[in-house]
Amino acid sequence: MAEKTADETAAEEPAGAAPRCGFAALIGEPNAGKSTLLNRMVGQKISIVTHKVQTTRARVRGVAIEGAAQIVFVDTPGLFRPRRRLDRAMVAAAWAGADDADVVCLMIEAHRGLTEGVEAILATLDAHAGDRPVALVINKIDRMRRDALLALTAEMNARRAFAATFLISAENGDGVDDLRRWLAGAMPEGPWLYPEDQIADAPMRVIAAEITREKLTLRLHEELPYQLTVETETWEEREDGSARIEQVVYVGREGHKGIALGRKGETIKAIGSAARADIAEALGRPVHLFLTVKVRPDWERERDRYSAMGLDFPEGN
Ligand SMILES: Nc1nc2c(ncn2[C@@H]2O[C@H](COP(=O)(O)OP(=O)(O)OP(=O)(O)O)[C@@H](O)[C@H]2O)c(=O)[nH]1
Ligand SMILES: [Mg+2]
Repeated sequence: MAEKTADETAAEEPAGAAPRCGFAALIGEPNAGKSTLLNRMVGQKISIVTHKVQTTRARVRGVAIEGAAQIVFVDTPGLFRPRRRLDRAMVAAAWAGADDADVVCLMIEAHRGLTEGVEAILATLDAHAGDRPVALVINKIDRMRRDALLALTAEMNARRAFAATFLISAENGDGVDDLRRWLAGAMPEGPWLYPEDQIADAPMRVIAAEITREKLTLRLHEELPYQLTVETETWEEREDGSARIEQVVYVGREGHKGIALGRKGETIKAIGSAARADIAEALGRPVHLFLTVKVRPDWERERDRYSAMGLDFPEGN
């Protein structure tokens, strides 16, 4: 067969290269900015973000395309020392994300540097990453001076050999294109796993429950956000094109129910209207959202609550 000219090749295959596809796991301490980066990489909000730690509870996949490569980003829960059963399920899910990935991105916060938490992750990382490449992603560089960033890069690379180091701001996008290009080159050759226009693979009822949990986390204080979970119970498509969605917020105690409802139900009303607006935006059509708060003292010990979140149920106490 005659060799093709560059022009002919370009006409057939825009990127002029064989397709690549693989998984890039984003791991790191809680609050490192993993979900913010996932959303930026896919260009839409598919993973919830708050200023509080332990926002993400299960793996969230988002798909980005760079040239001939489809990069399946895997946002994971933050890695920390687990205490509760839910913590253990979250940390197990995070490491499982790294285990399944072609490339692991360890995200750290520029201004916090090599913390005890990062040390703990490094101590376990090799066992999970094996011989697959691990990139160091130093995030939140908008909060740091350049010279301090170079010192941190050197310190981290002295601690462990990283395949590459990136200095980024997931929030404002600095450095993110370089990271995406590098990841594209690191993906194995192979056919794309998702259709070209698909950016997320979680069912809409799960995304809708997550949006409501984000609003609860932003509104409620201290331990309460960690002691609740949200599930979509019913989802009805209406003839006028809108969706009628009923969700349940499970809390552990009667007192928590009172706080979540607020005086005259004002708190839950505000949460519901913020969640409704975001769900409607994600769906691209009107939404009627109904929230019910239920006391369920043992929800953290119920297998069904974990599967609804996309988590494996950890055995033991
Ligand atoms: N200044 C600054 N803030 C950022 C940046 N990236 C993320 N943040 C903020 O950091 C906080 C945590 O971001 P998330 O994306 O939720 O962090 P995460 O790593 O997913 O956290 P967990 O889900 O709890 O593990 C949020 O308030 C973000 O707005 C950044 O580049 N610069
Ligand atoms: Mg997150």
